[in-house]
Amino acid sequence: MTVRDIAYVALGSNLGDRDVYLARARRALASMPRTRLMAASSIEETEPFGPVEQGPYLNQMVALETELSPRELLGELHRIEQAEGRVRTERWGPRTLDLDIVRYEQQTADDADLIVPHPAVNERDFWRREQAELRSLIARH
Ligand code: A4P
Ligand code: MG
Repeated sequence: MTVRDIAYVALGSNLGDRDVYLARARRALASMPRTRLMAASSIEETEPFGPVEQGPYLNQMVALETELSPRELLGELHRIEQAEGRVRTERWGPRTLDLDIVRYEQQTADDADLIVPHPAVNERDFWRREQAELRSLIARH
């Protein structure tokens, strides 16, 4: 059975032309199979967190109406990260493009390589702001 659900995906970039990486990521997300881009939050510049010293990020979140399962979506996100030239040297470190599944409205996952909702779903202030913004954008439809 196919489930039509709403997935929230976080975008982050802190290397190179960050705005361009986000724009290309939005376009790639919108053209995934069985998926429609419902809404995009504003883009916010944020101070880097975590153990690695690195430059500020541009962060954004999108809401996607999708029939892709969490696992299928993760595969698409990895494909998009690679196609958009992500250079990953170390965990938590700087990257041209990072895509994370923040949560699904109706589905969860708890595997070694996929946890949904993302463990930091309520911890990052900018993720909370972006989720609130998306909720009100979606409610207006
Ligand atoms: N994985 C498990 N659950 C998920 C999920 N819900 N969504 C696995 C996406 N991936 C998930 O992630 C490593 C593996 O996590 C994936 O292969 C997948 O199987 P990754 O994106 O390849 O590596 P990473 O990003 O270095 O690690 P992680 O744990 O995702 O770190 P974060 O949380 O992405 O943190 N500062 C600011 N201001 N803004 C940021 O966006 N991001 C990071 C990275 C550090 N500092 C930052 C920001
Ligand atoms: Mg990540």
